[in-house]
Amino acid sequence: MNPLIDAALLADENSKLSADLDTDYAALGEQLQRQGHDIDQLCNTAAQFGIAIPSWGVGTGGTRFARFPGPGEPRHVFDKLEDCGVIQQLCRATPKVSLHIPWDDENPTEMKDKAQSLGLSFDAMNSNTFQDQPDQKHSYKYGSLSHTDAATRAQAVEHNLRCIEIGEAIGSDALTVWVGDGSNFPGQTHMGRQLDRYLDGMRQVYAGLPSHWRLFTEHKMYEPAFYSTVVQDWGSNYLIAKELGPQASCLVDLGHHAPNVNIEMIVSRLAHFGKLGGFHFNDSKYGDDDLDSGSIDPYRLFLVFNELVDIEQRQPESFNPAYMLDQSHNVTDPIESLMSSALEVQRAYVQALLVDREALAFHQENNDALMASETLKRAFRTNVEPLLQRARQNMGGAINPVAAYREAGYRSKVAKLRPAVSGAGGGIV
Ligand code: LRH
Ligand code: MN
Repeated sequence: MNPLIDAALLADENSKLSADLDTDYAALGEQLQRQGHDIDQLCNTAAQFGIAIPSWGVGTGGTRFARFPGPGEPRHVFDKLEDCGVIQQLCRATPKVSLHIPWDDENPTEMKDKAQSLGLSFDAMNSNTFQDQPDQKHSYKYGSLSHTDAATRAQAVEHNLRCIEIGEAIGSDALTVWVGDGSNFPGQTHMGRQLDRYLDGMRQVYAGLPSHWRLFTEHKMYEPAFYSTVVQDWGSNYLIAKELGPQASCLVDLGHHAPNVNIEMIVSRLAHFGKLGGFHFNDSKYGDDDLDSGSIDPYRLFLVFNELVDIEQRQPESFNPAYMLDQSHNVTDPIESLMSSALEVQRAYVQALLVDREALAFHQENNDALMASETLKRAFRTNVEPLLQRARQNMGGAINPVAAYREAGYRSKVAKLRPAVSGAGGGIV
C-alpha cells in the first residue's frame, strides 16, 4: 500500500504526542477499571470499528445558492480514492468508500485496483435518479421510479440495475436507493398510485439483486420535493422494505427528519422489527444540513449508539448495520471534516460501550428516571480520547490526524497537481 502521507513524518508527529498519550491512557485505564471495563479490550473493539466515506464528500459541497470550491478539488473518482486513502491512513477507521453513480462512473477494474493499492474497499453503491445526465432520454423532473411515464420509470430501474452491476465488479454488496420523488403542490400527484409505481420499480430492482446483496431504502421528509415525498419517513420506509422482501432494509440518514424527532427511537423500532439496514451519519440543526457528525448535538449521536450497542448485545446474530457518513463540507477542508466526523462516530460507539446496562435496566425496572439518565450521562461524560488515540496508534495511524495531515501539507501538494476550479452554480457537489 503506497502511503500518501510520508511514514517518517507520521512517526515523527506521533513521537511528539506518545509520552502524554501513555500518561492519559494509563489514567483512563484506571478510571475504566473502577467501572469494570478493560481498556485494552475496549481499545481493540474501537480498532475494529469502521465507517464508510462517501466519495461525494471529499470534494467541497454546496447549497442551492452556491458552491465555493477549495484548492486541490478531486477531479474524478481516482483523486477521491486518494483522498479517502489519506483519511484511512491517518484515522484507521474508514476502510471502505461508498460510491455514487454516475458521479463515480469509471472503469470498475481500475477503480478496484486503485482502491486496493490504497488499502480501501467499497461499501454500498448509491444510485442517482434525482438529476438528469447530459445524454439522458427521459427527464426526472417529475420523478423517477414513481414517474407517471413508464419509459422514465424503466430508465430509472435500468440505472439501478447498472449500479448493481458496477458494484459487483468492484466488490460492493449493497445498493442504497434514495429518490427525491414527490410533489410541490397538494393535488399534484395521487399519493397511492405514485407509491404503487415506486414499489413496482423497486420490485424490479430487488429482483436484480445478487443473493448475498442488501438493498437499503432511504427515507427523507422533504427536499427536493416540498409538499410530499414518496418515501417520507421511517414508517413508509419500513412498510416498503417489508413489502420488497428479506434483502431489503431501511437506511437512516440522521438529517432526513424534522428537527427534534427522536431518531434513536426510530433506530430501536426498525431494529425491533428486523429492518434496520444502515446509516448515513451527519448532523443538522434545521433541515438536511449535512453538517459534520457530532458537531451540533453529540449527545444525540451518543443516544443513537446507545440503542445500537443495546441491540448488538441483545440480537448479536442479526446485527449488521452499514455505517456510512453522508455530509457536505461547504466551509472546511473535506478531508479534515471527514476525519474528525469518522472519529466522532467512533467516539459515540465507544462511549455507548461504557454504559452500565445492568444498572440501567435496574433503574428502568424501578422507574428511577434520574438514575437511568445519570447512568447514560456517566458514559457520555467519559473522555475516551486516549483510548481512540491508542487504537489509531496501534493500527499505524496518527495520534492526532488533523495535525499530521496539516504538517504533511497534503492539501497544498494536491492543489499543485489538480487544476483550480472556479465557483460553479449551486448544488451539493
Ligand atoms: C439525499 C442523500 C442521499 C444521497 C445524497 C447525496 O439527501 O442523503 O443519501 O444520495 O444525499
Ligand atoms: Mn443520505
